Amino acid sequence: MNAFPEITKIEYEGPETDNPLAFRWYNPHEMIEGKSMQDHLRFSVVYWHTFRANGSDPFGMPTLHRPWDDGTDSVENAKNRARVAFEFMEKLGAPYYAFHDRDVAPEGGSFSETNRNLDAVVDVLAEEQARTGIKLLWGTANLFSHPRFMHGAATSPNAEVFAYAAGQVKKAMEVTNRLGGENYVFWGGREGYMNLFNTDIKRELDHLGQFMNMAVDFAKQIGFEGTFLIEPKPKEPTKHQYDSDAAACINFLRAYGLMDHFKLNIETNHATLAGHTMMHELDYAGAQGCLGSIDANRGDLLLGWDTDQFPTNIYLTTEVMLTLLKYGGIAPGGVNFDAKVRRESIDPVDLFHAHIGGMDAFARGLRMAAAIRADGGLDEFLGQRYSNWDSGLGAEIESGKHTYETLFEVMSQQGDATANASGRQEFLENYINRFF
Ligand code: XLS
Ligand code: NI
Ligand code: NI
Repeated sequence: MNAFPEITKIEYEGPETDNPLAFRWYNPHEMIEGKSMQDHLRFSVVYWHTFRANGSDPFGMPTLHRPWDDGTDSVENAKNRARVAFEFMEKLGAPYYAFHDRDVAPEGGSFSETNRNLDAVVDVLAEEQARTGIKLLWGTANLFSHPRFMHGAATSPNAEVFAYAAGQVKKAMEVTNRLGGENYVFWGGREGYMNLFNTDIKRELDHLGQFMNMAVDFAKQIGFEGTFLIEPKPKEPTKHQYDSDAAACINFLRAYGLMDHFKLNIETNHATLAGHTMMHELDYAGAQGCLGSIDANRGDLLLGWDTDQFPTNIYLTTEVMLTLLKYGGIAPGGVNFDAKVRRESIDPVDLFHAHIGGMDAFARGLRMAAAIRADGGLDEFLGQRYSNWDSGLGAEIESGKHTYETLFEVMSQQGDATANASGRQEFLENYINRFF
C-alpha cells in the first residue's frame, strides 16, 4: 500500500522542532516513573472515525472523499481500506487500534452473509497485525446503526432484536478473540429510552443484565480472557441511556452480579455530556476498582453533543494522566482516540495532524503528571488534610469501634468538634499551575 506517499514514519524530534509531522513530546521509549511512554499511554486509533467518517452531518453531505475508497460498499473495497488503515497506523507509530464489526466490513443481505463479509476482512486484519505488530485494543459490535435497532438492542421490546444482537455479539467476540483483542467494549448506543410512557424500565434493565451475563458465559466457553468494558454515555442518540455515567454503570454491574467481569471505558466527551469532568469520572471509577480504559477526545462547551474532537488541552490531559497514574496505569486498557477530524479538514494529512496532536497532548500530560507526583506536594497536602483519621477518634471510627450511641457520648463530653482547617483550594490551583 502507498496511500500516504508523501508521509514517512512520524518520529520524535523534541519540543524545538518546527516540523508539524513530528512528535515534540511523545518519545515512545523514554522512561517515566520506570515505564516507557509507549507502555504508559498505549495509544489506539479508532477505525470508525479515522477510516469511516465521511464528514456528513445532520445538515450536510459527505465532505471527506478518501482517494483509496472506490465509493462502493464491496468487500474488496473494505479489504483495501483495511490495508490503508494499517499503513496509517504504522507510519503514525500507534501500537493499538479498535473497531466495530460494521466499520470494517459491509452488512450483507442476511445474518450469515454479513458474518461471511466480516470473516473475509478479518483475514486481512489478522495478516496486517502480523505484518506490523499492531495489536487490537478492543473490538465491539455496532448495535445501533441498522434500523432493526431503532428501539435498542438488548433492551428492545422486540425479542427477536435481542436475539439478533446476541448472535451479533457472539460473532464479534469470536473475531475479537481471534485477533488477540485485549478488551471487549459495550457502548449502549440505543439502550435507553426516548419516552417513559412507552418504556418498561425494569424489564429493559433486566434484559440488559441478562445480555451481559450471556457475554460472560460465552467468554468462558471460547477462552476469551480480555476485559469487558462498559462505556458510559448519558444521551445521544437516545434522550437517556441506561449507562449514563460511571456511577450508574457501576450500580448496574453490582445489581446484575457483573462486578468481577467488567470495568469501564471512560470517554471525555461523554463525561462532559453527563455534567461531570473527565477527572471526576476517572476518579470515581478508579475508587470503585472499575477503571478499564479511556476514549480520549473532547467536546465543545458551546455545542451540546458528542463532537468527538481530538484532545489538545494539556490541562485536561494532565488531570487525566494524574488520575491514571494514581490508580496504577491504564493497562490492559489504553488511550483510545475516539475522535474525528472536522468535516472541513478534508485532506488525508489532517488525519496525521490530528493524531500527532492528541498523542503529544497526552505525552505532555504524562510528563506534567509525573513531575507533580515527583514533587509530592499534592500527596503531602492530602495526607495532612485527612490526618486526623490516622489516630485517635478517627482511627477508632474507621476500624468500626463506634456507634451512633458512643459518638453521641463523645460529643456530649466534648461539647463541639475541633475547628476546621482551610481547604486551600486556591493555593492548590496555583500550585498545579507552577508546573506548566
Ligand atoms: C459513541 C461512542 C462509540 C463507542 C464505541 O458515542 O463513543 O464510538 O466508543 O461504540
Ligand atoms: Ni467512545
Ligand atoms: Ni462518544
